[in-house]
Amino acid sequence: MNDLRKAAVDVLHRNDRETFTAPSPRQYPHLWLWDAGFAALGWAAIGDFERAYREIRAALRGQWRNGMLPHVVFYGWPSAYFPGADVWRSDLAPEAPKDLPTSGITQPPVLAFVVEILFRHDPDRQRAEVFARETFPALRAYHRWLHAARDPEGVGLSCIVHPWESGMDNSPLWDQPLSRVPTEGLPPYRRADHHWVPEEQRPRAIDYDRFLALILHLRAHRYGESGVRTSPFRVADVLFNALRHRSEEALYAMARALGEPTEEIEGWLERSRTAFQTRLWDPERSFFLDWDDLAGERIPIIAAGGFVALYAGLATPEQAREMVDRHLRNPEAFAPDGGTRYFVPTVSKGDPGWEPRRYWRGPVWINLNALIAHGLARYGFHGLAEDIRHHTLDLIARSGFHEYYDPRTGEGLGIGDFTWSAALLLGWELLKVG
Ligand code: 9WN
Repeated sequence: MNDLRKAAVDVLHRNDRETFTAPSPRQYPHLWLWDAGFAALGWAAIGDFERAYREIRAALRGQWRNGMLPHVVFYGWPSAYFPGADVWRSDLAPEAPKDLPTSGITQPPVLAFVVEILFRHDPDRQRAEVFARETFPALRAYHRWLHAARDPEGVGLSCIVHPWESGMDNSPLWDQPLSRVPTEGLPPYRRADHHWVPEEQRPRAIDYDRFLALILHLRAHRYGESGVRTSPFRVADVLFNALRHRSEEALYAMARALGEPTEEIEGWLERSRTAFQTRLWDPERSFFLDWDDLAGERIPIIAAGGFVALYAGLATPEQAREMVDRHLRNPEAFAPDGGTRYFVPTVSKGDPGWEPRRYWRGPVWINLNALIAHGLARYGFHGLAEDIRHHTLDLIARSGFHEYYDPRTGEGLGIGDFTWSAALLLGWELLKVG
């Protein structure tokens, strides 16, 4: 094992809280949904499938009776994290677990495809099957919720009702839809995220006000249907729905292997394939764009999450070629030169909202790099996929396992010793499609 891999294993062990792996024990001391999926891949990559399964079980323990998987499960609460369980108050929701506080929103649905990867790679076939049979019903219930609660009209795309559900908290994608969120009468509060990370690398105060206002809106509706229906923020995000689709491909494969019915899942797959073409593909810009459900229009911002459509196989070969030529290989958009050295900045450099050091507004993130690289490989762009892998290794070798990186200099930003950066260095190959 080389030194980088050894260092990655050390990060996983240091962040291990036994029940779950903290994304960062200082900055994020609880369980986060998509982080748990990536952490499980890291544990599996070093052969510890039991530990990987424990991670998934810990995430599923937070499941609500309606199927929702919350984005935070507050193991280890109380802590200094804001907004904590006392703000979310999941106890107000009749569907929430009684004995374990959680948040009231979800996060990108990666868990089903992670479980399917674990199922395929576990050398102990009997253990793999027991685990797949145990988790399949919960994963299917989650996806049923993603359709019923977040796509009640059956368009084929699930809406998010909080930027945090996208995982890309303060992306310029949300600037316009967030501007409609009223913040009058917000109670005074103290952010905790500046303690370890400089303010210039975190979201602005106005964005935090809106994040909190949205939580209070959903909470006032006990996180039920009326809160979603009246939410001032409702977006069908490309990354979120691409990962949902990838997970449903995985659910389909698992259903086949376990002898479960497949018709329902096939219906989901068919509807999202169509919706990606009719609603999200923008022929003028040659890109998949987010859909602002309240304005009834696409959001004209080219963000790295769009490339994740390739990971889910949702682009035609021609669309993939256009996205690559016009955006990914373009130094004025995502490619190195034109001021940057590393793939893949979170937002096109041509976007006026691009900020190379601020959270999801420009820096490079390891999870997006991994998903984009494997998406490119799915479409045969092997050279580009390798370039992204090399850039990722360079970033980690240069700056360690940071939360994100400045694409101009490779400087590590955000919190250090970040779990998914370590886990995905180890588990990179596991994400390969097919
Ligand atoms: C809010 C844990 C999470 C990630 C998100 C990332 C950040 C939380 C925060 O940290 O979000 O959910 O407090 O900033 O944006 O993607 O899952 O690592």
